Amino acid sequence: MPNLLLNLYKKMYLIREAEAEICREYPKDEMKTPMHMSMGEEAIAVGVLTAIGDKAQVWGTYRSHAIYLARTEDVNGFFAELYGKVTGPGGGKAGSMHLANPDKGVMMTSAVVATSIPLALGAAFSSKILDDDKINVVFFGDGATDEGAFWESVNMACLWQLPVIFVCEDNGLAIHASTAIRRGYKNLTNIMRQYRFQYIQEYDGTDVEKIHNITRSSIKYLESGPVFLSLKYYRYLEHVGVNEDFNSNYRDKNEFLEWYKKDPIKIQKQKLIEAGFKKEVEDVENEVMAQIKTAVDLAKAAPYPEPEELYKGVYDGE
Ligand SMILES: Cc1ncc(C[n+]2csc(CCOP(=O)(O)OP(=O)(O)O)c2C)c(N)n1
Repeated sequence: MPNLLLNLYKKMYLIREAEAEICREYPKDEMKTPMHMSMGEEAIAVGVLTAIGDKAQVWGTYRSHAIYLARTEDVNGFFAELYGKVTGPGGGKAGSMHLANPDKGVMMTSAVVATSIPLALGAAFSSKILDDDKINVVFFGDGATDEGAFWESVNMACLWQLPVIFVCEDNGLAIHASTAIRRGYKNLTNIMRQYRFQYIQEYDGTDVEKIHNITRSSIKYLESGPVFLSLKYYRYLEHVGVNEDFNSNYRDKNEFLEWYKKDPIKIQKQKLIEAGFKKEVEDVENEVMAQIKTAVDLAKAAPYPEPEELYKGVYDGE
């Protein structure tokens, strides 16, 4: 068990510190990609994806950093892609919003809200027919539930009883608009209960172990059909960019301070230290910081793609 708890901590620490490095480096304007930061949601990606393990095929959104690092731990590829270099998993053409690495289980991420959900369904349909052992899991924000593609996907997944895990990363906001002003209903999970999901969980918290356990319990239900997890978190930074935005008049810093009391990384570190793993925590933190430094150095030294790469890997209609 301590190995699992330490592993959960290590991945969350990696995501948080990789993003802290982005915050320091981004103002130099060497990373020419819009950044949608994951700070605050680390426990969701790490808890869900560690529970599923190597079988996970991940589908996500432009807020991709946490799911990419949690699934692949490919720090070198991650930074190379953000710096637009050929050594990135997208050859430097994908950037932050379209990070993907199908060989390592991240199938696609997209800037277009809700578009990855029907694709995850298609993959789950294929897994069902082929009877392979892949587990398709799709991450989306609460804003995606304002899209028809979400409702059609829920409908079809339940009608065809497809083995897919829906994970709503619910931060209560679509850009600056709160769910309260966007929706005619109050609670998404209550609506989902009207569909034929095999397992539904709503969890208002940031405890990575709990999210891990919820996900582990859900996996056996996939034999009979889809699973829906609604996991709430607080987005620490602005919608797009690397800064705080508490002076933008759509939210209050006190809300952040309340959530920060149960910051996923802080509480997991506390638990490990109380359990007597102070030295192991320090070793993990040093290892992660060294990994990030190497990755940034390698990314900066790597070449940009050649201009003709622009025309490769692009749908040309033929
Ligand atoms: C189809 C589509 N409509 C609108 C947008 C503009 N847009 C970009 S992000 C966003 C908010 C999405 O919020 P949510 O799904 O909750 O994700 P979060 O940013 O909170 O992670 C919107 C409406 C878009 N990218 N795609």
